[in-house]
Amino acid sequence: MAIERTLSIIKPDGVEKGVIGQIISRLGTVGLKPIAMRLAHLSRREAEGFYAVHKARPFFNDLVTFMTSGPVVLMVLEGENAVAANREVMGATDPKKAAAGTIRKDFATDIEKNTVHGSDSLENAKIEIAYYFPETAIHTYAWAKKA
Ligand code: IDP
Ligand code: MG
Repeated sequence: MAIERTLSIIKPDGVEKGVIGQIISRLGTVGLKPIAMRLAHLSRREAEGFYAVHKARPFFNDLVTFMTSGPVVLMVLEGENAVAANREVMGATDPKKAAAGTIRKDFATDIEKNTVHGSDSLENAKIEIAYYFPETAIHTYAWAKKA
């Protein structure tokens, strides 16, 4: 087991539904602690850059429109196996396929408006964290500090 960092986003539908607190609470139950956090209203350019890997997908434009439709909560989460732990508590991309008790099963509207983002690998987590947070804005806990 290793202490990792991952990027989490509470998407505009989650903020609009008023479930920021419930989502952060669920992340806490699996040992994921925010070590950086801010509310942001993404520009189209920021959202396009973040989702550049999906540029060729048919849903890309709608996804960017959705992600810029209102404020989001950007967070760096830290904890044991943070990348996989976050993906597990998030649930499948399509809430219809998400397991019981996951964030997407309980809060998502549909496959697009699915409430949360989570990095899908440690490598992408590093890239995504750096996209939104300078290292000086990240506040690691003493217990996780490396020698
Ligand atoms: P993930 O968020 O579970 O990692 P990805 O495949 O990386 O899923 O897709 C990124 C985001 O694009 C999804 O979270 C969702 O908001 C949106 N998305 C993915 N697939 C579809 C689709 O088939 N239709 C509409 N939007 C989609
Ligand atoms: Mg993804």
